[in-house]
Amino acid sequence: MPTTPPRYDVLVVGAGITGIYQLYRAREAGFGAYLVESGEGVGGTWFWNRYPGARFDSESYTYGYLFSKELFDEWEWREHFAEQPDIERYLNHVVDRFKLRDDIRCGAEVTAASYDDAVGSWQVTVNDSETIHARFLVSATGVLSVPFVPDVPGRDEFAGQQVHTARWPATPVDFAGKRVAIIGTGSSGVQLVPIVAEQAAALTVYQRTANWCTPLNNAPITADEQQRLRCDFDTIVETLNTSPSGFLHPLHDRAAFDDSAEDRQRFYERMWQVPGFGKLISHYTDLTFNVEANAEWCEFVARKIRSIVRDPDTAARLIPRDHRFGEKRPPFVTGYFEAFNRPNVRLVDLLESPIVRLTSTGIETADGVAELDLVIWATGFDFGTGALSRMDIRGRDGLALNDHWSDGPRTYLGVQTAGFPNFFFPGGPHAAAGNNPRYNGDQVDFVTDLLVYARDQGYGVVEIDPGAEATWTNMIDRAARKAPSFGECSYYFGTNIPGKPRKYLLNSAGRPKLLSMIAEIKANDFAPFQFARVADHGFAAR
Ligand code: NA7
Repeated sequence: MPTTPPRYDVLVVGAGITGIYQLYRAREAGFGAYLVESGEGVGGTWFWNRYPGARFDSESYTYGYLFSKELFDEWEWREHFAEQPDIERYLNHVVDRFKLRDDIRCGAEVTAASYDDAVGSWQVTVNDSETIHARFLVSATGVLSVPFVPDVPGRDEFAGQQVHTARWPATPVDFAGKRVAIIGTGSSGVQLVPIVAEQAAALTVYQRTANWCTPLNNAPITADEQQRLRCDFDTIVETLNTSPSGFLHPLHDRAAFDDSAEDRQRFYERMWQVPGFGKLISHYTDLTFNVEANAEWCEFVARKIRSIVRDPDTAARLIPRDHRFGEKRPPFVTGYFEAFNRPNVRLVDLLESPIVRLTSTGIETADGVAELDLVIWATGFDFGTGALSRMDIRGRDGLALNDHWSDGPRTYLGVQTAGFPNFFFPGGPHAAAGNNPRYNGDQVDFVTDLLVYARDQGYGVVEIDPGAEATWTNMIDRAARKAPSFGECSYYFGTNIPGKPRKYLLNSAGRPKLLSMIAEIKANDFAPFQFARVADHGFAAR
């Protein structure tokens, strides 16, 4: 006998940091909420990117949840920058602590979703076969969720093992005695290199573009620090909520050439020692837009690389030549440059000898074939829109999201797009530009408040005005071109994916603007969102 498809008020897609929080907030607000996740466990990005060396490069206690002081108090991060297994454990702890697990179904991938105007709700197809109805569909599918593997000839011919960092197998990959290739030297590749280097018989690192890598400066969190973190909870929250990009690192108050040459070198030494993004945030105020200031810091970093890497040719290749510091997302490293001093590690500069193809036994470049047992693709993601573009989302009158976004994403506040009523995507394109969970949490809070407002007013349909969408999207595009930081060479413009529109995918307006707009919108009964009633405006309980 056919069964009636389940029906929820809110269906959340994706059990990453954002989706778990959205499920929690929707349920706390009294909605019948459910979450579907394609992976076999919760964690999203932090479930899939389980390659050795994967870790936060924002401070753990600033990247986790802050909605519950009890949660903050009871969870002990072991390191300032937690490694993937700890992050996955944390997210599982949150799911259990807030009794969310029964409302999460793993192994459930959304393969289609269409809006039914007649009833004001979404029909969602899971695993190509099952149907779920939802009044509101909230896609928390993240920005770094669809791995990108370049179309290198011969990929299917290689007889050894191939793995992408973002689809790392649950069973450990054994490097011992193996000849390993890592292709890609972004944040993932450079985290993985030192670990493989220690274990593999031979490691060849294929680098197309050198990145401005600087030390992460990770450390265990001492008992005293744990204690201080707990005492400082309110200050931490306040600082994060008022910082432009959601970090604890204080802003500097001096431009580079306010200091003498000697003082600048001392300052650079200090920057080299600060943890993670402090090197971008607490740096000279003009670092990212004063060409000379940036060049001087780059020269300092280049000198550091030359002082670590013993072979001068390898050192020279590891120093970026085509972009300034901060123009691309800077990776943070632990032992990366040092790994190239090992006799079993070799750097191949793909600008000099590009990959021709994979053969059955290895990788062929202009210089010949490297024989390999394992090829690791650390080649990044279809950032921002990757997951949304693969779910066959259709809004009013069958409008395909991919058609509406054929020139790049069009959003309002990075949470909704016109023509797709009752569909939201916190933590998606235009969501963040800094500490992701902070921005994404703001968006989840906003979406939840919006849905509560709609329900309380007896509305069943929520839709953004197309004019408001155009204004916000144009502002994002304009601000991105003016922004002193990320350039068009960055994957934040979609540049790494062949054929993808070159449009900015982050929130170039920044968090203070997002928060002030949210406050204004709430004070104005959520204008410019438009609301409508539907015949059946009752909200489903599970
Ligand atoms: P990234 O930062 O996008 O890095 C991908 C790397 O793969 C980068 O070095 C690319 O070189 C390289 N790549 C991409 N395509 C190719 C081809 N065809 N041949 C050789 N090399 C290639 O992804 P990550 O996973 O490292 O990091 C993503 C984010 O995760 C990171 O920013 C953090 O937010 C966490 P390119 O620079 O394009 O020349």
